[in-house]
Amino acid sequence: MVSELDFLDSALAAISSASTLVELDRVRVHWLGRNGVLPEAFRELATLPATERNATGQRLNRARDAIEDAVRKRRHVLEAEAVEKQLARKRIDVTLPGRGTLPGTLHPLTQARLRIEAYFLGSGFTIATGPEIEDDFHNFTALNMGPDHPARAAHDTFYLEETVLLRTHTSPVQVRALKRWPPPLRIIAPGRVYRRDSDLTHTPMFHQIEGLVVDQGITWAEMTGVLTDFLHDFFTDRLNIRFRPSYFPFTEPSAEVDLECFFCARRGCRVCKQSGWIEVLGCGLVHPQVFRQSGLDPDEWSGLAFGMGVERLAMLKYRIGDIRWFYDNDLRFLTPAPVASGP
Ligand code: 2U9
Repeated sequence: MVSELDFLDSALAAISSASTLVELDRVRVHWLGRNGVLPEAFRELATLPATERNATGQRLNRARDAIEDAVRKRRHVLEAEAVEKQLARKRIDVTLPGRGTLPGTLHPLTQARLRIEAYFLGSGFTIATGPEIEDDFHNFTALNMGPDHPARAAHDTFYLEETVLLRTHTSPVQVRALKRWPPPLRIIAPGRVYRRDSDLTHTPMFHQIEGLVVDQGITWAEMTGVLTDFLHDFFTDRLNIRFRPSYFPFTEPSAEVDLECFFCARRGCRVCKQSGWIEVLGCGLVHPQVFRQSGLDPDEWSGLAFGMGVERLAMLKYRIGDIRWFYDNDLRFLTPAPVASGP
């Protein structure tokens, strides 16, 4: 084994002659690293006669402490030197103008959601929320989609377990509300929903806002009134609206709501697929079976329900050409000016 004095002297000499932090680190690794001189000497201890092992071990401990201490002190000196050198090299001209700050805005999806929420809050609705991981009952069965209902397939569901899934719509929030709070009820449920779908107008996660009004004597007229007023508020009241018969398992009768195409004034264009109309909402009167599944008597209660995709409404209002831009984190999306205002 190297004698302790040679050992320490040459280590300390190497440390004090290291002139850069990189060099110092190389010296440290040579002496203290896993395969360095010191750990090697510690391993050799086992080969010494028992009578020498104790004293040699103690000397080695002292040597290691001294080397570690020297490395620490040398590092402080070299770091201070490096800072000094950098300060001498880099002079800051404090008279130069600053870089300025970029003004930001809320994300267009947030703007659209807040605008929609504000309308419904102003009309006496309250906001309800619920879990994004749902069970089969609340997402499908309670909404009149029994185990073999073909509409389940249309939802392209992400299953986590056999009966556990990522909700495909926010409707389970209303189901839970129906079970929890006795009617009359007037709620909207905004939130993320998930479907196995991805192209120019679909992403696997998107945002919905659904609404539910339950009371006695709710009529189709009340529903068209609420939704017409909402669309006139969100877009502009200069636009015509039409209710087109449709089908959803949870409402009967059901309709989809179209807005007069404000890109082409109904002359026909790419956005409205030459039809002159743009689909913006779905709605209907709550199906009796949905009331029964939540323990309510459909002869006593009636309800209206509606659903909309926030991305879709924001794309139309702010004229955004590709749904994926919402999630690209491009800062141009968050600067106030370029986003066009609504029609
Ligand atoms: C309960 C009872 C009824 C929710 C409804 C729609 C119509 C609808 C789509 C619009 C575009 C989803 O984002 S989208 O793909 N939704 O058309 N949703 S009625 O009906 C309910 C919900 C819960 C208890």
